[in-house]
Formats: sequence, structure tokens, C-alpha cells
Amino acid sequence: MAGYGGQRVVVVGAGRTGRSLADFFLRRGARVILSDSRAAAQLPDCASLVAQGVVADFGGHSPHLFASADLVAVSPGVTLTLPVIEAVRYRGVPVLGEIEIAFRELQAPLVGITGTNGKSTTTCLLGEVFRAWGRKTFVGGNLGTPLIEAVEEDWEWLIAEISSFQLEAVESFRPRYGLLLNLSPDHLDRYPDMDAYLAAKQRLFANMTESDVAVLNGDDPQVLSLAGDAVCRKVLFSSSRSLPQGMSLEGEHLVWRWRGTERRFNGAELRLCGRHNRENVMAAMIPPLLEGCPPITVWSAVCAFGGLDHRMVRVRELDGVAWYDDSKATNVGSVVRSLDGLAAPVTLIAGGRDKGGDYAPLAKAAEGKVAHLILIGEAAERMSRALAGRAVIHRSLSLEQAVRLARQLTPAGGSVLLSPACSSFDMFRSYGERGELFIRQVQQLPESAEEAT
Ligand code: UMA
Ligand code: ADP
Repeated sequence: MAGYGGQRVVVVGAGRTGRSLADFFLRRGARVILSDSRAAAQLPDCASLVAQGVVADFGGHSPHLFASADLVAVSPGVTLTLPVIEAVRYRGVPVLGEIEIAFRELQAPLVGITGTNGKSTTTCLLGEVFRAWGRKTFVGGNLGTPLIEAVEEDWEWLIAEISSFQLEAVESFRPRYGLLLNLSPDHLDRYPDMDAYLAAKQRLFANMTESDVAVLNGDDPQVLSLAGDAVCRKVLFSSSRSLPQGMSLEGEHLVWRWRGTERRFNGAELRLCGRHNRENVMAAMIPPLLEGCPPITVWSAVCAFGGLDHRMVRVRELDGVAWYDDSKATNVGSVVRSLDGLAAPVTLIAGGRDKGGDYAPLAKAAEGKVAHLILIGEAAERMSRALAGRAVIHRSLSLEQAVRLARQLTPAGGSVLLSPACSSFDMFRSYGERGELFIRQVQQLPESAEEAT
């Protein structure tokens, strides 16, 4: 446990993480400066911290406050290339991310889940299993509850979703189990290129030793190559081939082979749908099985899990058309997987804030599957160019308009899928707000096509 008494700590970013960090340092006796580019009027949630003595540096990051810092603690949404941060690093002042600060305080073994897609689902699955096993388990991280909030209680297990942003500023962070689910282009609005994104993900393994285990997607060459140099043990899962050791999807069955034993689990019993979710389930089963959790407990818990909101949720069946909310699909890779699970014809509602990725894989996946593509938001122009000729392309000024148009365009037997491949921040506060609006609009659609026109 680190001592912070009397230290000057600058916490950068006053969102969910920054506020929890400020609270943590305050209770440890540090002199806390909370710095945010947004003006005080936009940060009402910080009032109680300021009342407790936190110095507010709002409306920009003041170089003189950073200049006297003993430690700078960064929120994940803050890039380390920010000039005030580069300046303090240059002077040798420690700049640490929230998960590093939290890790130094925590005693319980940690399962860290990263990858481009499936992190939240897998994190929750793991949480369900460890809790079903009767272990006092913290579940959080990028999922929503910052890891730093785990420090005030004693836990038996820590299950943390870990983003590439969070991994950028770690030094000693060391999960007992590090899960790398898959890799495809994402966050290219933050990283100069794919290599930089991969390098951040790779830091998951940096401090893992022979007594730790990397759980890896055996079908993803980039995952395997990224973990190639890691010294920890490696256990694979695969949805495309039988593994002599590890977890494989064989027909409908999930098959666990370990040290000469074999156990088969009937995938038809799972509530989660789709091959990508089979992959998430396989990854989530490995740590508890290796820890000695009874297989029946593991399996019952994963089977009971019905999935998270805004991930391929069937909202409604209306006049023979199935409507799906997949608002959390904020990159191309996740939309490709979602389309994979649907039959033609699909009306796809996509777009939002462009994250700088390549839409070519989406164009390929849309071919012959997506009949109509309805584009919203800032990315519409780029997406429309990338997908020209693959589907009939429409533009809508709002999500409401897109839903009404989808209703008119989609024949019985087809489906409408909101799966944006983009972040929501151009039109909404979050993917959750975007998904909720979609659900409301779909639920309000009148019963028959005649009424709608
Ligand atoms: N800010 C600055 N200066 C900057 C940039 C941002 O002051 O240069 C300020 C903003 O004005 C804002 C604050 O920083 O007030 C926001 O901080 P943040 O972006 O780190 O957001 P938090 O509210 O702390 O939420 C973060 C994660 N957000 C990001 O990584 C962008 C949340 O993940 C996470 O749930 C939460 O910590 C708890 O761990 C969200 C996310 O979108 C869901 N994550 C990405 C993803 O999943 O793809 C990685
Ligand atoms: P994350 O936390 O990594 O964003 P989620 O579990 O929230 O992952 O799922 C986000 C989106 O990615 C959903 O739209 C879902 O359909 C898709 N998805 C989930 N798991 C996978 C996976 N293993 N591979 C590819 N796509 C996935």
C-alpha cells in the first residue's frame, strides 16, 4: 500500500474515474488538485469534493499546478500526449493510470479482461461465476465502477474489464489471469496507428509471471502474436478447431480438455446467442475451472446469464420483422460479428462519430446481407463512400427518422439492426442513451404497416 500523506497529487479528468481517484487520495491525506478541460458549470458532480478541500482546476489544465505535482493520476479518457502531462513526465514526475494506482492497493487476485470486443460481457460472466461459487467478488473497471473503488473493501476476487486506454499508464499492474479476447481496429481516433493500439493492449501481459495465466483466443493470430513473448502460462479457447488442451467449440458443445480430462457442456443450454458469445463464455469459464470451481457451478452461472443491454438485444417482432438493439457495437469488428448472426435481408442503421477505422470489412460483410443501409451522424459521408454498391444507402438526420424509414423499407422475414460501428458522442451522451432512444422509438411503432404509412 502506497503512502500519499502530504503529497501533491494532480488528478486529470473529473469524470467517473477522476472523482473516485480524488476521493481516494483525499482519504489518504494527499493534497488533491482535480484538473479538467471542462468548465466548473459542466462539472456539478465535483462540488462535494471541492467542499472537502480538493482544489479545482477546471476549464483547462493549468501548467503551474502540474509543475508542483509529486504525482499525476490520469483518467483513461485523457491521453498521455497532453502537453502538460508530457512536461511533467519529462521532469521525471510519476504519471500513473487509475488501474495502476488501484492495483498497488489491492491484495486479492485479479482477472483482467481486455480485447476489442466482448470485454463487458465476459467480465460480467466471470463475475456471475465467482459469485455463484460464493466468492466475494468485485466486478468493474472499464465496465463502469472504477477499480479504485475496490480498495475500500476486502475482496476475494477482482474481476476487471480493462481498456487499452487504461493499460497505457501501468507499471506494475499484474493480473493473475489476463484475458485477451480478440483484436480488430478500434480507437484509431486516439492512436496514431493500429500498432500503437496493439502495444497498449500488450501491456496486459507485461508483468505477468509463470504463476499467472493468459487466456487467449486461439483463432486470432494477432492475439497469439501479441502474447508471444509473455512468460506466463497460456491457455487457449477456439471456436474453429478442437484443442488438445483448453476450451473448444465442437458443434453445439463447449469442450474443456485439461491434463487428460475432458468435460463437455451443451451450448444449447446457454441463454446468450451467437458464436461470438460462445467465445466469451469459453474465455470466462477458463479461470474458474483452473481455480477449482466445480464445473457444474461454472456452467449453471454462465447458462443463467442473459446478456447485457444494447448488445444484440431483440427489441420487438413487428409484422414479421425482428428489431435488434446493438448500440454497443461501436467498431467495425463488432458489427461484422452481429451481421454474421442474422439472415438476409437486413436493414442496418449505422453511423455516429467516426473512430478512424477502415469500413472495408463492413462493406464485405454487408454484401448480400444488408439490403438497406441507413446512415446517421458524422461518419455518414465516409461510410457511404466505403459501402457504395453493397446496399441501397439512405441518410437520416436523426435516429427517430432512421427508425421510421427502416419500418418502411424492411419486408416481413427481414430484420432491422441498430449496430453503429461508431461511437455515439456526436448525437448522444453515450451508447446507452442511443440504444434507449432506439428502443423507445421501436416500441412506439404502430402495430401494422398500414397504420405506419
Ligand atoms: N478530460 C480532460 N482532459 C482531456 C480529456 C478529457 O479534462 O484531455 C476530461 C473530460 O472533460 C471529462 C473527463 O476527462 O470530464 C472524462 O474522463 P474519462 O474520459 O476518463 O471518463 P470517465 O468518466 O472517467 O470514464 C472512464 C472510461 N472512459 C473512457 O475510457 C473514455 C469509462 O469507459 C469507464 O467505464 C470508467 O472510466 C470507469 O472505469 C467508457 C468507455 O467508453 C465506457 N471506454 C472505452 C470503450 O469501452 O471503448 C475505452
Ligand atoms: P466491449 O466491452 O468489448 O465493448 P461488449 O461485451 O460490450 O464488449 O460487446 C460490444 C459489442 O461487441 C456488442 O455489440 C457485441 O455484439 C459484440 N461482441 C461481443 N462479444 C464479441 C466477440 N467475442 N467478438 C466480436 N464481437 C463481440
